[in-house]
Amino acid sequence: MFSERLAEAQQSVERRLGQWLDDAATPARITDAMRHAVLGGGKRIRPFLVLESARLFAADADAALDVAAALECIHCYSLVHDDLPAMDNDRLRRGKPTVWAAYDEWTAILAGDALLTLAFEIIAGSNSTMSPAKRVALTLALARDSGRVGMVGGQCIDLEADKLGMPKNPTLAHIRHLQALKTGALIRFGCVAGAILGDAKPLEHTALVTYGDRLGFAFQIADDLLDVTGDEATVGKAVAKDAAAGKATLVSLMGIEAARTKLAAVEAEAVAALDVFGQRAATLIEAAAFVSNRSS
Ligand code: GRG
Repeated sequence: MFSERLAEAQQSVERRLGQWLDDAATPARITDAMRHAVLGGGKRIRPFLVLESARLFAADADAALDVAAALECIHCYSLVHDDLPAMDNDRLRRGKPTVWAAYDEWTAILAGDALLTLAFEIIAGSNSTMSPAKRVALTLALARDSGRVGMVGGQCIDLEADKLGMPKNPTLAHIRHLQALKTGALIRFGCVAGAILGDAKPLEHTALVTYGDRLGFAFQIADDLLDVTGDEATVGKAVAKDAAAGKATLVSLMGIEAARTKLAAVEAEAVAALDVFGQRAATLIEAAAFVSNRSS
């Protein structure tokens, strides 16, 4: 059930992204670099969360697909910029050369910028029946979760540690905070988007916020574990980077076994948050297991 739904989501999101990226007025170099960044790779877990959380309420699937595509554009822009020499300086992403390595830095910066702005163009310009009020609510939530109080804020706190050695001795709470912003906020948005699209009742909205928050945490613990236990060919990006850089992570502070135990507990919390939906949430329950046990 889950793997079929994920494969279906991957195909429909790929198609919709291809449509949005096909714009004759855009300089070919930017379109090519955007397509390199977005198409033909990635697990599409964030768009999948949009589609599945919207499905809980039988919300308009076409509108959900556009919001899913918009969220993936933001995610891909963040990867393109994160890989730049000024940030993480990575040459491998999704098993392919990163955009700056395949093109050059200025092209990667512009392609990232164009993906960020395309996300909001998609929400505002979607041909679906999405109401103006929902477009505004989604724009606000996505801007907050991807921006200074979300992903960009988390990236800044992370780079302060990497580049400036601040703070000197990061605590677990510090790492948890930065990860909740850097990685957690977009994953949570994926879940909250369905609540917005589906006119969720307050209790259902809160349940999806909690689920998204726990899922984001689980995702990050799994990511830190993969950096220690994964291999580059399977993960599709450089591994063992954190340890090589002497970077404090949940795994370096807690140890591998304690991190695995924490991961199981956080996954259980994510699943418990879905109680309010009963059997309707079966796929999202499986998604929590997928995120926790992933190998790439
Ligand atoms: C540049 C503002 C800005 C932010 C960058 C996302 C991010 C913030 C940095 C990426 C660094 C990183 C490896 C973070 C850990 C978690 C993460 C986002 C992994 C990549 O996401 P996946 O596994 O990737 O969903 P795919 O390729 O499957 O889409």
